Amino acid sequence: MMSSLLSMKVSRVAELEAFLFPLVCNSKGKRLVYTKWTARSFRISVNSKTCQHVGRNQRCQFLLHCCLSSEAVVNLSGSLIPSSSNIPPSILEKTREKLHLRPNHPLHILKKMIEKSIEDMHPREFSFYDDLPQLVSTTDCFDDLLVEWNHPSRRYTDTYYWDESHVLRTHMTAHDTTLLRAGKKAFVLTGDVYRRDSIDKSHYPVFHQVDAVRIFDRNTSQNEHKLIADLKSTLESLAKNIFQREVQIRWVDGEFPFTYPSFEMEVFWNGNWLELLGCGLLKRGVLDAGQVDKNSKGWAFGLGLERLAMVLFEIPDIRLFWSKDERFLQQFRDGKITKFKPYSKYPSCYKDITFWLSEKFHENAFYELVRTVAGDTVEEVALLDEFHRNNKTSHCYRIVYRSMDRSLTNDEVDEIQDKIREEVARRLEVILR
Ligand code: FA5
Ligand code: MG
Repeated sequence: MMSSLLSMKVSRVAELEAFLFPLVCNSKGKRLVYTKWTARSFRISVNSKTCQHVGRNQRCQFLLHCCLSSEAVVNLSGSLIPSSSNIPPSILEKTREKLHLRPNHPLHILKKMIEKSIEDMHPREFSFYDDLPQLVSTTDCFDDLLVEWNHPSRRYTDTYYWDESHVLRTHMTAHDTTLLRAGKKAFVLTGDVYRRDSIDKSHYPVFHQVDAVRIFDRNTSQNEHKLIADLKSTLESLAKNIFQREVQIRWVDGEFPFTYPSFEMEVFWNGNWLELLGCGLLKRGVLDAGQVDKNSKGWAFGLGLERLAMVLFEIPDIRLFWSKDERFLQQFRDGKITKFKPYSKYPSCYKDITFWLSEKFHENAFYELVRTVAGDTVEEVALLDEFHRNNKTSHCYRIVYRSMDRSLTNDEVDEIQDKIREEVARRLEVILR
């Protein structure tokens, strides 16, 4: 059981629902239970999905208790507190989408193929999970996986913190020790993961991963070479099944806090080596956190679905996965890998923004602000120029706008750009030039 605190603005019941539902429920909609928290709080309905009696106060503080079973108890109080979370609404909205569960979506097609391939190789051995809660504790995401206290992935600028001890999972590996403690010995996990990051055609703050773990009994575990061979042959067969023809694969040494030795698998594709996944033998410290028998050992891997899907379906821009355009969605069918047929591209335009940096400025925070204001109309943000004067630093960024779904008007883009300028100055305290 874990609990967390978050303050956020709630102006409508629907918003409250939209916000909480994906974080604490599974997609089958196991019910939420809302209860009264303090004398000043509001009773929200129990049982059904519609809430009642939300009070006048528009800022509410939530106390969330959630556990792996996706059952949740939500308490709501009316007190006004400053938000300690760095998760913007645009990212919270994404937690509802669960693209990997949508029939006929490329990410779903690929997920199914990977699951089937693993099931065929090792019949009835693996359990499959694709709907675990996105909100995890920092213990699950970092500590239990031996991620050092000063590792970049723990930074506020790189990760979406709900509060100081809970984050939107940055990788699916975050669930491993919980499942191991529950006695699971072999499992495959698919889900959406969250990282504060730059903006371009292959980077998006939300993407999807498939992770797997296989634990071996004490007899097999005696021989590490055997475990590594099993890991590599499982992944090589997986790659062969997915690419549906002989592919050139190479192994390079990798480095992860939670595995040793660690490897990365690359595939030769269209003239380039492409990093598909990271893997390795789980370190003893991780197995201990998972309460795995002292004599047992096991392997784990984590694979990025978008990268693989972009290659297989020839999808040129990572934003397309989020498109609601029928011209995109209608192209794909479960069970089949088909090449994406580009429909006419809408024209792009760009606007530059220049400012003096402040103490509050961080590049990822800037990218995220742009994304929050402009949504998916922004294709790329690039640093054009940097210069220094009198101990001050100035940055100039080019923001490229292009919608996947329609033509943007000049006025519309100007309005977005003005809003970005305003928000960047206000929130990051930069001086616009
Ligand atoms: C991890 O996330 C590890 N948890 C993987 C792992 C699991 C290693 C178990 C060992 C054992 P990494 O950050 O490299 O590692 O991400 C894994 C894969 O996700 C990458 O190989 C890549 O395919 C994909 N990926 C990573 N960052 C992005 C991104 N910004 N956009 C799209 N795909 C990404
Ligand atoms: Mg990597």
